[in-house]
Amino acid sequence: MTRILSVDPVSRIEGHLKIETEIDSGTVTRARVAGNMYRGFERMLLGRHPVDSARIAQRICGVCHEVHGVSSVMALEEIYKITPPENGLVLRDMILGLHIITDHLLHFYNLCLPDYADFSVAASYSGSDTRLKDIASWIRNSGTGFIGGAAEGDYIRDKDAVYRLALHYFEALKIRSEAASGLALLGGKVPFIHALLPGGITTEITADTLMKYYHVLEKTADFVNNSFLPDALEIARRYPQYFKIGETYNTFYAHSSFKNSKGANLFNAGVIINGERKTFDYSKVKELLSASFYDNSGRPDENRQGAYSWIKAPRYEGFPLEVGPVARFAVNNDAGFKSLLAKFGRADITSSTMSRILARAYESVRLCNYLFERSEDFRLGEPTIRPVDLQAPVTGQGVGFSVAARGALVHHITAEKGKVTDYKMIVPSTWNFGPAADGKAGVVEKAITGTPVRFGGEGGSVEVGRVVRSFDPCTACSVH
Ligand code: NFE
Repeated sequence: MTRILSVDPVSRIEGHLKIETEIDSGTVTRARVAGNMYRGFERMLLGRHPVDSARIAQRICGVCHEVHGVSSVMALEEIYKITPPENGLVLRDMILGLHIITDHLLHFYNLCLPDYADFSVAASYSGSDTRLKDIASWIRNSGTGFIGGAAEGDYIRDKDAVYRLALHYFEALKIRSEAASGLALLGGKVPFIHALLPGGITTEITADTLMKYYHVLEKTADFVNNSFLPDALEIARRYPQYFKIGETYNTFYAHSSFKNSKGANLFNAGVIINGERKTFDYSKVKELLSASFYDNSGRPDENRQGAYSWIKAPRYEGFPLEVGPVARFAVNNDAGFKSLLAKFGRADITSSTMSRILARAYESVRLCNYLFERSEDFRLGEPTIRPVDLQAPVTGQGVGFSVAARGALVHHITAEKGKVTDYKMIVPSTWNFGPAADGKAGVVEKAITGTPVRFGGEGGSVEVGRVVRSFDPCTACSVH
């Protein structure tokens, strides 16, 4: 008999997401993923001066603000026909890279880990570690909610492992907060940095600023190398079955990003379809609307026949593509990530719940290494910005192909005489969480289908939750 299980909203994510599944003989046979909110930033920006967009677009999201600012200024720089001085590019990388690491930390420890560890075990801690005593009393006093009450399921329950993960859960919050202060030094403030303009970064950078950033980066790297990666590897060792659960079409897409002073990218751009690596061609990207609450001109239409999501359905030559760290490594056929997967008997970089979790941890290691090197490129006393006339009545088009924690990001601005006439964003979570179109399920819909369902109740399946959260959902971004 077919059982319908609907989870609305999905917890521990950004935004409002609904997952509907049909379950037959303990396996998901069909899934629908619906974004249940509308943001309207593309419309909000119409008629404004294009430079405003770098400030306003950061407000799309509560977790990945900086990335929208960067993509937006990259588009503006095409319109203004300028490139920032090297120092501006270095600072931009230092902001973007550290931000992405903190975003991955938030995801792993605070959003995803409660899917695996039963933190209620830590409530019975009776040893002498004051940090664990605090955590125990906090969990006891917090009632059933938040991280304190895993239901039935195959959770990690051995005490030593839970204690260690619980400590890291809270340490990750501290690291994230310290890293945010490092980002604020460079960006003026966080969230929503305002030193970011077309042409570079306005912040005055001193030796003291660089030292403080370096200090924060060292602490972050220490945590990433000694806690994040080992913890992610431990989850992978304990749950190897998740290398076979949550597989998408294995079609991937990534932008180039983090170019060093010698012109080499940490990640190159590309697309993989049917196992074949191709050059990314923006003209092949289309957002389909047949299952989304928009009319054919892209205006909101909550009555559209057949629609079930506020997220659009991006397609590349008709294919849904997975984006994110696994896509970046797959497109680059990354040797380091391949050898990490090889420890688990995986011969190649393929899509799965666990490869997504490992990819974030490993990408954080790589980003830390990159940032140590990249920050050495900063030249004290040299300009960080090539200023432009921020009120100029500019006309033109610009596309910012940038990168976010969750994948490839595009901001496409059209301006006429100093006013935005069209603003289009194609956002990572839109690729992953978009609905079906032309008979093809969306990326996450495909990933959920086939998931074995053993644990959980009306609140949702434990296994489906793991698959969905492995994508680090952001509905705020996906509907923008
Ligand atoms: Ni709101 Fe975002 C990231 C962007 S996801 S989190 O990373 O862009 O689409």
